[in-house]
Amino acid sequence: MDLCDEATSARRAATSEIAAAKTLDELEAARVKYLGRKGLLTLLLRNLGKVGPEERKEAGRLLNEVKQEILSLVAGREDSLKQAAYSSSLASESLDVTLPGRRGAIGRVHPTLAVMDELVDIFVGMGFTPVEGPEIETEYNNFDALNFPAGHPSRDEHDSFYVGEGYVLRTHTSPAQIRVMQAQQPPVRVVVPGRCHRRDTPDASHVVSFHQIEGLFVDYDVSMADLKGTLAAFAREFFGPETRVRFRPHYFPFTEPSAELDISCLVCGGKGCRVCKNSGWLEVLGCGMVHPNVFDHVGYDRASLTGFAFGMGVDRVAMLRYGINDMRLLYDNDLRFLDQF
Ligand code: 2U9
Repeated sequence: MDLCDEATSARRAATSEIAAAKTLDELEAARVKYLGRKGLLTLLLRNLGKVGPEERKEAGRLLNEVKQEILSLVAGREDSLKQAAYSSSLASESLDVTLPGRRGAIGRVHPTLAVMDELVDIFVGMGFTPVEGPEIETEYNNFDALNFPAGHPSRDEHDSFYVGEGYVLRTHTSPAQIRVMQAQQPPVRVVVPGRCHRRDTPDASHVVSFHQIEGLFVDYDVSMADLKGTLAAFAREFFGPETRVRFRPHYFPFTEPSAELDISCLVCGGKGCRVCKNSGWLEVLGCGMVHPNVFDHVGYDRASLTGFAFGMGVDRVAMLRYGINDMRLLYDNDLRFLDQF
């Protein structure tokens, strides 16, 4: 077969192979097969030297014509393959804007922090200023300044997390109130929300890291009546206007006299039930008149100043509010539980 015939059959074969290429790779393979360094057409062109001038002229013209034709066929096929890939990706990526969007998981405020915010709002409404303090506290601010005697059990390694000499993870937010009194003169009226840590064995009513809110009101004529009035108003505001309260004598190193505040049971209204262990009352918080020894530690004049303080476990209040029977649920991060709030 002479060069011209070979060129013609190469043209026919290349034309059909290029047209049959379904992918860019197949097309590239066809291009290389005919136009590559060892391509059929390249070899034919190289053979031009071996034929006579007559045939070389015609064969040369035809071979270059076929080569150009194959080049443009390849370019054309490449465009249509790319166009097809583009439109199929468009089709596959087509966004049906009528389809409902995928609703992102909207989080919500954790029940403990929702209650914390509500408690802060109530006391801010009564003129208390919210302040925060560090979770790593000095042993002095957390215990000594609050009139805890040296051997007090809660100072024991078993009860508190010591972090280095003289530092402890605060066991209550009270040290923040000590810092406030060290930093300013009376009157002082603050509430301190925050996280506290006690080395406890976790159970239904104890977790190692929990949330508290404490309050302190110091001025020149603060009385137990102010304390009782303030906390009774708080209880009605938070638990409902029909809530009854009672103050039960108690003991804290940092207050004298001290009391615990109970509210009428939210479940039975005071008649007695499983939740209030048939007492009709639920314990909510502790409180008392600031112990004068505390004033000594912060350089306040115990002779002229008086103050009241209170403290409550916010997780416990959230459990009362939502009827939760195990405090650990608040820290298990189980969305099946948390999604209820
Ligand atoms: C200063 C002086 C006195 C804060 C108080 C309580 C009573 C109290 C407990 C509630 C639940 C701790 O988390 S709990 O177990 N706290 O009962 N706290 S009076 O007294 C203070 C605070 C600061 C300077």
